Amino acid sequence: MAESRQMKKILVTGAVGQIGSELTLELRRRYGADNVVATGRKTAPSDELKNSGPFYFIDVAKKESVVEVIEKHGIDSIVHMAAILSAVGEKNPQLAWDVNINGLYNILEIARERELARVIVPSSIAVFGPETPRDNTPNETVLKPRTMYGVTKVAGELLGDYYFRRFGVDVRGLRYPGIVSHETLPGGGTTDYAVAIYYEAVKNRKYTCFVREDTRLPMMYMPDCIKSTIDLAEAPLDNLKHHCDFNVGAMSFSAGELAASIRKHYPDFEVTYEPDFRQAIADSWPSSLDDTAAREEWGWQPAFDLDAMTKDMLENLERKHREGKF
Ligand code: AKB
Repeated sequence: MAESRQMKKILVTGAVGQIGSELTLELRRRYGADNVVATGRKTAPSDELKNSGPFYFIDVAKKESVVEVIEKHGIDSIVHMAAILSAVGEKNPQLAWDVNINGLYNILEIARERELARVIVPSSIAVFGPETPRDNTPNETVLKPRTMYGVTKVAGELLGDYYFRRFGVDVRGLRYPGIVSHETLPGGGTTDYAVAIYYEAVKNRKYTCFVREDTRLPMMYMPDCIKSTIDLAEAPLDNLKHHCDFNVGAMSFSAGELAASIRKHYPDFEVTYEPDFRQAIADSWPSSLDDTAAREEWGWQPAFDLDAMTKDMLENLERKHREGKF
């Protein structure tokens, strides 16, 4: 049985991505800048990420490149954010398998071999599929995804739970819904429209949406995403009955309701709907989640609803637009 140890020296993979970039900065504020080592695969880090603490390029599918950084910094915990998302994964399923499965296997093996204190591995609503009940989707339910991303995330949840039970590695994970944010753009998911719509609303007052108006998915604002990840990472191990597969809900809205929320600020905002291959992926995912397990086991509680998120997104993006950042 794993015993709970505190995280002190943390490696973040995928630190240049949408969530990783903001999560790394928050972890640096909490644990100290030099105690949080950021890593990415190819994309250059922002100045803030690069200048606020250590940064390296690694490839999680190549174990030696991860081990080198772990040894250099005496890492005891890994927050493993590196992943290929659903839309890019459908274009290149082989790459999704390599990064999401071989990369995760390497991370878990390193954690087992070096008896690391903690591994955090996000999962996703992509673990669900068309046979799963769509409304208020339970934590325990049918997991038969139709995307390679979903297949790798189901395998990842099972593998993480296996490493906990078999080897005592303290692996934890939560099923992110679509994440909305204004710092770093998402990298190739199906829920990306819920971010792009805000940028286009600010810039052009017009957006062409790649899913139908009635497409309803669970979503979460970035401050809640960061909070949920850190809350789970820091929860006492004894309180957890689940490990790698927590549903976390915050809000659910259709693309049309999202546009209506933006129209409260910009009445002339126009949206047209031109569904592409991502529609079928969205149609196979839940519309809302039952996150009782997360609430009961580690006190999950979101802060933002749709209109509060819209207000904050537009304020931040208007400022960035004035500064010429997009
Ligand atoms: C995606 O759309 O692929 C991701 C996710 C829901 O995991 N944002």
